[in-house]
Amino acid sequence: MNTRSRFSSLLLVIPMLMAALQSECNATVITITTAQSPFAGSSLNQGWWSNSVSNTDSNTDYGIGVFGAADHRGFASFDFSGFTVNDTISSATVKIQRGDSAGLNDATETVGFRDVSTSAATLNANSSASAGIYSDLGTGTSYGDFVVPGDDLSTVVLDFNLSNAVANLNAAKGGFFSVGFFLNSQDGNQALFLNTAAFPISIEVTYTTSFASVPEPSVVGFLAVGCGTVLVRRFRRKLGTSNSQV
Ligand SMILES: [Ca+2]
Ligand SMILES: [Ca+2]
Ligand SMILES: [Ca+2]
Repeated sequence: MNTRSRFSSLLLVIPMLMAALQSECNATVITITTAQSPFAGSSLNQGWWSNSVSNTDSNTDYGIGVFGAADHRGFASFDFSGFTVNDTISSATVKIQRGDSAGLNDATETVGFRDVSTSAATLNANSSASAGIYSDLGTGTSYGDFVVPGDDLSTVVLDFNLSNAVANLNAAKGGFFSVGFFLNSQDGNQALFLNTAAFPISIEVTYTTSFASVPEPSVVGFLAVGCGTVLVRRFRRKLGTSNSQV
């Protein structure tokens, strides 16, 4: 290969390299479930809290609404330790299997999603009743209120695309992201998500990884300078060889 063709090859490689680097900026979707990194005492990072009825830490049922003569609010925590400062989360959808529904539900009910300020470790140690945690799960920043059928097949998985959660999703990178949910249409002995202990809740997260996280710009510059130096040396060597042959 002569010097000109080597240079032509380099000209072809540079756009391909840039295209490869650019692809790192495309959005990626990852699914994280409550089965990942479970806190001690339970197999899934999910459950419910009541302000008057005690729960047990090992119970992973996430029923919400009135049953057992008390209102219940649900929670789920997801391990976000895989995200770094170079990742930017743009959206997230929580996926919840319905399980059973109370017989007194209306034709439609509304499920509200709210921020959680209780730490994930405290939240998942759900071995008692707590007015404070119960309140946290149903108040604060709203991630949306979603109207769902009051009854449906227990196997149906409902998608809840969280709105207004981007700041908190990104703030949770490197730790846990928790979300609270409750029956925001409570007017009687109504409840959703009953008998759900065996169903892990999941979250589908869309994010991009910043350009700088792949090769540092200084490395790219260094490589470019290095390639140029090699080409110049080869060109000079080529000239030297040609001259000596004359
Ligand atoms: Ca627990
Ligand atoms: Ca809250
Ligand atoms: Ca209702």
